[in-house]
Amino acid sequence: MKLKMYHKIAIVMGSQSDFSTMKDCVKILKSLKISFDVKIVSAHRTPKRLYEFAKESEKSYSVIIAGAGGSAHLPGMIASLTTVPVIGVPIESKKLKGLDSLLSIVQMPRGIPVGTVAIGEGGAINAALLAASILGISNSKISNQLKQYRIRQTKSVKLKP
Ligand code: RP5
Repeated sequence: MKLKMYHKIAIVMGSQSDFSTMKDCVKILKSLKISFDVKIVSAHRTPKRLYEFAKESEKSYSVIIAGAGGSAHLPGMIASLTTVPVIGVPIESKKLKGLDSLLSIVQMPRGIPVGTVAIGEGGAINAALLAASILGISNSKISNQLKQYRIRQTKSVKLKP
């Protein structure tokens, strides 16, 4: 049996307003030279777009990163429609500082998992790094890029403040 491997990541988000957080995810993937697509897909405002994206996702993507805020049902809804791994990024909401987003994404009932990272920019960055680790299992170039990233990060930490 021939194994199909795609080394592309989808970054989706529920609203244009999420891009100020998700742009950090874009930056990391660019720096690691990983191909990706970025789309706005809203679970409640564009449900048809969500359905079509998720149903077609297995043809193009190895990992989906989904950022959403508030009731944040986007990552879970996508995960219910595909077996591509989904990483959810809880966007920091204005009213509850992202705790609503975090709990919505992390508390998926059993059967449909969504990997959940931290609220906000740190989560967006870690989602990209985690997606890169997943792709790195079968792609040595990506795994090497990730190792170089870690080396650069370590070097950037000064010994004294
Ligand atoms: C969610 O509602 C989005 O993911 C966003 O975080 C939040 C607010 O959206 P806007 O009102 O800014 O479009 O669907």
